[in-house]
Amino acid sequence: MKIYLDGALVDSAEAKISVFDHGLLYGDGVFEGIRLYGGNVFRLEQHLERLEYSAKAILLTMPWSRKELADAVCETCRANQLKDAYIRLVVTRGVGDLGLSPWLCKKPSVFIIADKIALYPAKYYVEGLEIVTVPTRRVNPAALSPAIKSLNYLNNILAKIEVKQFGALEAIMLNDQGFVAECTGDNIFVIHKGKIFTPAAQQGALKGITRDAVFDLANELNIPIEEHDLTRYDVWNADEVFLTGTGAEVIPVVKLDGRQIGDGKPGPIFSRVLEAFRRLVLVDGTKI
Ligand code: PXG
Repeated sequence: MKIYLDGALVDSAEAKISVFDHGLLYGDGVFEGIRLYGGNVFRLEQHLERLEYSAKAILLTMPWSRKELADAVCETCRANQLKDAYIRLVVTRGVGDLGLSPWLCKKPSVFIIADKIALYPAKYYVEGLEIVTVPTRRVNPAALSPAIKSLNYLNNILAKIEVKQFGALEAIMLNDQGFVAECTGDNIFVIHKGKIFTPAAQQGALKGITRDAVFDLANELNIPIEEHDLTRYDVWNADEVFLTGTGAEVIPVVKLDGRQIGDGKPGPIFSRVLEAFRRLVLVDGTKI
């Protein structure tokens, strides 16, 4: 496997990062998870824009243009002869000393891994997921904006550990006020009486690229969609629920905290959105 590392493609065995890199020492860096579908990098421009916004939010100046990063992503996919893949684009603060000070790191490090995708098993797209609510709350936006896709994922990892302890595959994370924020690696959508609702970014959700695509698709399909504050009660009493993410795509949820959602089967609005999404991913993006 070839990895793109600081401007060159190297063998995976040679793709090494210094122990003094602040991405490792402090989680000081940003990243994107991107999908390649049939030789098409899905919404690459939007991913690179979000990466730029994340970098700006942490005052990390990237020495590469959007075009250079886009070319590097495509080159990494071509070098590995991939047509369908999961792409991880990571930018760290770079090598510094043992102090926190980011300004002592002279140059950010960049690397790109393009590999096979580990998806939820196919049966969950047909039968739906049973999810739970975990005790770990989403980090308060006043402490660290959840809109920044940073290398600090401990908040989500702690939640993910709880998900496993409950024997589930995914879970809702509430914000510190008890409103639904999102899941550990997915955004959440609730359907009630024909309308789709999802929490706003201010409630602690990442502005997901798949989430954005669902807004576009719902508008195309003439299904009303809006951001709305949601509680667990709203999710328990929804007609349909689904999650979105680069890894999960659009996946139905049929149970939350032991309460059956709707009739306990993936619903018609979910099915229309999923079908439209599967068409979209093949055309909306950048050919490698
Ligand atoms: N919320 C969080 C906290 C995420 O990490 C999403 C929502 C969905 O955003 P996108 O832009 O992907 O629609 C994410 C994305 C993984 C993995 O390896 C996680 C994500 C994406 C891809 C892979 O678990 N999270």
